[in-house]
Amino acid sequence: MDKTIIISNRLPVQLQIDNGSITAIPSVGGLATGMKSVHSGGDSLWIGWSGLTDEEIPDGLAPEIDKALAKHGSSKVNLTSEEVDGFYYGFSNRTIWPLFHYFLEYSEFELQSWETYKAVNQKFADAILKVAGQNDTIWVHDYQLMLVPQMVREKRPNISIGFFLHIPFPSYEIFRTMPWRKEVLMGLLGSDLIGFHTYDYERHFLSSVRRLLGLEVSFNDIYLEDRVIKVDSFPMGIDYKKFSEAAKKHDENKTGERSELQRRLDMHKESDPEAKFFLSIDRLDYSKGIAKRLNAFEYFLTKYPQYKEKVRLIVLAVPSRSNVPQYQLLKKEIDELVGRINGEFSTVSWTPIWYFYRSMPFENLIDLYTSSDIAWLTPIRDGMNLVAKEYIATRTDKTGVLILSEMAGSANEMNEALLINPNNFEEIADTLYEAINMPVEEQKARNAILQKRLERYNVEKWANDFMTSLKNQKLIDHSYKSR
Ligand code: ADQ
Repeated sequence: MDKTIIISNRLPVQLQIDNGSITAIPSVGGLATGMKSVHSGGDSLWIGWSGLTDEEIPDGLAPEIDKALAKHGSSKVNLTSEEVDGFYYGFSNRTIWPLFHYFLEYSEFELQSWETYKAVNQKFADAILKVAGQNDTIWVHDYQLMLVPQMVREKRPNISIGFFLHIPFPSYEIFRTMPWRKEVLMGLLGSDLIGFHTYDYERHFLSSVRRLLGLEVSFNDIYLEDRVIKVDSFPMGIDYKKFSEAAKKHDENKTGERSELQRRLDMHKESDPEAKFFLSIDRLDYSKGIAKRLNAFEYFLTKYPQYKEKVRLIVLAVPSRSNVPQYQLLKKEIDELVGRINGEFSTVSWTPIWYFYRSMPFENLIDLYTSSDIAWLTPIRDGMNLVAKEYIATRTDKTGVLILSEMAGSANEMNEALLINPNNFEEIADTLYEAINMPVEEQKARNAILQKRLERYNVEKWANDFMTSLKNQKLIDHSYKSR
């Protein structure tokens, strides 16, 4: 039977090792959910790294791990800690991530980590080649695996390969600074279909292909030897039902069991019904603009002092890539900023910023989304930003204001949000003022449109659209070859 093979850096399951016994727990992330319709039944396989390096896997347990993963249609690629350092913390997160998010000054061009990136991409490609038949369909995900399509294509010239990039593709002027720019483009061009979140990323990619490789590009088709490769945008959605239903349940449960976090939030609301909660949720990453947001909050409190003791900013930062020095520095900067701003403005009864540095269970995420009057999500660059979509999906009574950065991919589909430039403090302060004072009817009118759109273009539709387009592309490519 023909299979679909999905491949990403991490598998959609988490391994737990307890006294020598292994359990694989499915992850709840957006990608894992979205792929459900693609990755189900016996005719699909997901290949990725398990999260444990070879050194971390106890002696003799590898076969048990393989068995546990197989139950979830998954198969692991083995990586040593040296490979993870060079490939993941190195080239992926110290070269590609900053460069593609326009942080050119953070981008390190090190030959050694590039070599490891190539070798590890080859390992992933070999894992595919071991199981892939000529008629299978391969879907490669994200910036860690950009060379895989070409590596597979070399050995299986007629197989169907799709690639989706979850982060921005930068403008040609940025991309061209990378020493291995041509190799990366050629790696991606092993695909039949290359997908991005937005039309702009698609355009940037096509322009790099044209200018760096001199290939013929017509609309969104690239001609390479006897192949035609399609480039298109597929804005990723969320599992709308999951978020809206969790929020409904949460609302209906007003008198029942409440989490400790929800009780605290309720207590503050009750003591001052006029008070407003601003919510900021991101992985702790410089691309998310958390430090800028804190500075902008300080500016807001200075410009509109009437809101002192009336507004509270909840900052939830999820620990991320803490082995990379830039992330350690950022953590320190944020800790200090929160301390300084709280020190400067707090009163006996009011702390302006509540800061959590941790991951939170889904229930608490829903507590925060449903209790916050304003979601303030202003990344400096973001491929999409799903948090913005999740916030809107949880607003069962349609109240709430979303302030979103123009630089997030999601801004393209969320015009009814208040869109701002994350570097413009004046505009941010005035937009916060506008959000606080937005009439409820206007909030509802904006959110009704947003919800409808998010419900229709959910993550399942995203995955299905990509797969359909990949199938069609294969047919077009066949007919092009047989001209
Ligand atoms: P991320 O940079 O991780 O993803 P985002 O799209 O916002 O950014 O997704 C974060 C996910 O983590 C959300 O689903 C959210 O619910 C969850 N989350 C956030 N805070 C949490 C917390 N404290 N505890 C638990 N879960 C939390 C990358 C790109 C994005 C792109 C996605 C998908 O950088 O631009 O939108 O991939 O393509």
